[in-house]
Amino acid sequence: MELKNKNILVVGLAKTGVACARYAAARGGRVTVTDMRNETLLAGALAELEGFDIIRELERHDEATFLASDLIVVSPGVPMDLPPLVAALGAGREIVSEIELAARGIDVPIAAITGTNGKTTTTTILGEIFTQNGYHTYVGGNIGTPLIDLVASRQLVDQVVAEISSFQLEWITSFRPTVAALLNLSEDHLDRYPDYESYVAAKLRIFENQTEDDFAVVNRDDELVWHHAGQLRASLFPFSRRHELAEGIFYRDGVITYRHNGHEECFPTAAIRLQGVHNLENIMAAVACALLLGCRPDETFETILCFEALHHRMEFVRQVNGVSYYEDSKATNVGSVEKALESFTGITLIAGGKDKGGAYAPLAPLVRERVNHLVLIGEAADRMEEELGTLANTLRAATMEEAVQTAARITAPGGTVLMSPACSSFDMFRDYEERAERFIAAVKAL
Ligand code: UMA
Ligand code: ADP
Repeated sequence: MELKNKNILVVGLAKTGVACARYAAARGGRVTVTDMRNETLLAGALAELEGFDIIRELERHDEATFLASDLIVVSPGVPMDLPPLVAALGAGREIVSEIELAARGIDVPIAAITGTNGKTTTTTILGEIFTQNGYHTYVGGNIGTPLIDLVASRQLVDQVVAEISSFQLEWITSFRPTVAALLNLSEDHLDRYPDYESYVAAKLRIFENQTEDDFAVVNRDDELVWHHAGQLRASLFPFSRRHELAEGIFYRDGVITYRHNGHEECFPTAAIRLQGVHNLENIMAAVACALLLGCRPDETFETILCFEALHHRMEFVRQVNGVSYYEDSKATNVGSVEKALESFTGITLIAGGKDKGGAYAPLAPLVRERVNHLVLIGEAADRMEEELGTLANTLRAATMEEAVQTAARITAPGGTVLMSPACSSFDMFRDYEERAERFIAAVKAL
């Protein structure tokens, strides 16, 4: 895409904004960056722009600058209804997300993975399968490495695997993955979207520009996903743990079977290290994407066998006085906590954090059945107590350390202490990784 001498505005100056500003400036664009934070808070980002001729508008978003731009690149963390963006859209300015800008410069197949949960795990598995198959592979997107970095570096790759969030899909126009996977849908990010339907609509945009030459890998067992799958233009390639499929990938009696155009491959699952039925779904989705994009079954299966769980997703920490401690800091919504609760009994659940606006009540049946004690932290504690507090012995803690000590005191030997928060971490921690580290340190200190 021609950027030379164009007025380009980059909105938001964190990882995405820095990468986009550098890319656009290196291609001769007249770049302005704008961010609501101040120079001190943005010091790290600003240092990365040194040496580039870039105008800064900090601690404000000037509508006039938006209106004077030829192209506006929006960071995922910036909401769509930001008034100057709305004004710019009304005035016919071109507005894109970073993945849209990046995809215009990528000419190899893109496998894009979205869904409420399992994106990072599936994206990582798929990246490893491609690598094991000998492809030069770029893994990026919401997983933490902006896709634009690939285009900026002019690296030659054979395959791109992109973890895609709903936020990144908000400003796409032509983004068209060769294979797009939708793993599941459940309530999340209701602090950003007016309602669940808007969140789902944003997710479904991953399929928007696909044609019948592309594939949509969809969860046959997720009612909402399957409902929407009926309206897609792409060739459907479902995955299922419950249904045998003539075309698609399914699990039955310890075997994953892949069927495509009358061809069949079988993978026994007994020796797979990655545990949990949800991970079986992630594996099926990754294998489907890989085989549809030309990977060899033997190398694919070898990767699956060796793949270990990623950190902070239902990770065992240690056992103390007969109690097992698990850390699931990446469980930032109700759907992921459900999977964690399904995996244990006799649970003391440490939950809470920054409230994302969804309901906690869907957890009620599992809390009633499997949770003895609920230790609540963070801003969401009041609402969680209202919706779940009568179903288990419920206590409060002011810090993660206090939560762990309380849990240790009240959990009987044989029980499980599970930190699976159902919330994001930003009220008390820098991010979910810091939350995890604080939990692990507190458990180690017991
Ligand atoms: N800002 C404004 N005005 C606003 C709102 C924000 O100026 O109205 C500024 C903030 O002050 C800040 C910047 O915008 O400086 C934040 O940008 P950002 O949140 O987009 O941060 P990045 O570092 O660019 O990270 C983004 C993704 N962040 C979000 O979606 C919130 C990262 O996903 C992603 O890894 C990264 O791009 C690279 O692609 C994170 C995430 O939490 C991990 N994603 C959500 C999730 O997984 O649930 C979707
Ligand atoms: P994402 O990138 O979508 O947040 P992760 O792979 O990082 O997904 O996992 C986030 C949380 O969701 C973890 O708690 C993990 O145990 C849980 N999880 C992973 N895969 C699934 C799935 N397919 N369905 C529901 N929960 C899942």
